[in-house]
Amino acid sequence: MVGAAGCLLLSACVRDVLVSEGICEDRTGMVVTIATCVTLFSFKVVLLGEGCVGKTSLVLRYCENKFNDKHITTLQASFLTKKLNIGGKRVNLAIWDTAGQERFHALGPIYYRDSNGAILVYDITDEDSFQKVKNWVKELRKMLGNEICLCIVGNKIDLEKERHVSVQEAETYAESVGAKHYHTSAKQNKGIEELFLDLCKRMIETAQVDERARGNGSSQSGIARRGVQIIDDEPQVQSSGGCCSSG
Ligand SMILES: Nc1nc2c(ncn2[C@@H]2O[C@H](COP(=O)(O)OP(=O)(O)OP(=O)(O)O)[C@@H](O)[C@H]2O)c(=O)[nH]1
Ligand SMILES: [Mg+2]
Repeated sequence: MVGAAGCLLLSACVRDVLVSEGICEDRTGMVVTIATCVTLFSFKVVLLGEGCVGKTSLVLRYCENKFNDKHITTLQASFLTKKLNIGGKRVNLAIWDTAGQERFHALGPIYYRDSNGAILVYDITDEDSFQKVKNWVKELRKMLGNEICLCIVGNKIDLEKERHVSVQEAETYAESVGAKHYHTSAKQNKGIEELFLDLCKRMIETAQVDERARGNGSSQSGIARRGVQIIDDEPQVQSSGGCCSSG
C-alpha cells in the first residue's frame, strides 16, 4: 500500500507524516514532485513503583521542567505526552504515571497493558521500594513477556548520603532480568533526559526488529499489537506529468 506522500506503509498501525513537498525540474526538464516523509513511532510508557519514590516528579521534570517539594499522592494514574525527534525519527510518547499506593496496585494491568516501555522507580534511601521494583519486574515479565523494554531507576541520588540500596546490587539485579539501570534526581534534574532518550532508542530498536521479523513472516505479534508506527523515511520523487509520467 502506498501512502499519500508516496511512502510505503509497512504495517496496519503505520502512519506516514509528510514533512515537506516541493516541485522542481529534473535533469531532463521533467517537472517532478519531491515529497519527504519521516518515520513516526508512537510508544506507550508506564511508570510503576512504590508511593513517594518520585514517579510523578520524574515525569513532571521531564515534560514540564517543574519540581514540587511536596508529595501530592497520585490517585489511580495521570497521563502526559512528549514529542521527540531522534536522528530524524519522530517519537510520540504517551506517559502513564501510576499511583504507588498499595490500594491501587490492582489497577496496574490497566496501565501497563500494551506498553512498549516500563520505568520502575525506587528511592535509593528506601530498601523496601527496591523490593517493590522486583515484584513489578516479576509481574511484567509474567504478563507481557520480553517485548517490553524495562528501565529500573534509582531516584533521589541527591540524597546519596542516605543511600540504603547498593549501586552494585541494583545494577546486577537489573542485568539479571534484562533491564537497564539508571540513576536520577528529579530534584536536581539529573539523569532524566538520558533515561527517556535511551528508553526511546531501545523501543525504536525493538520496534524495528519486530517489524523486520513481521516482514519475514516469522512473527505476527509485537509491533502491530502494541501500536508502533513505522514508515519508510526515504524521500520520494514522483513525476507530476500526466501522460509523461514514468509511473
Ligand atoms: N530529594 C529528592 N526528593 C524527591 C526527588 N524526587 C521526588 N522527591 C520528593 O519525593 C516526594 C514524592 O514524590 P512524588 O513524585 O509525588 O512520588 P510518587 O512516586 O509519584 O508518589 P505516589 O504518587 O504516591 O505514588 C515529594 O516530596 C518529592 O518532592 C528527588 O530526586 N530528590
Ligand atoms: Mg505520583
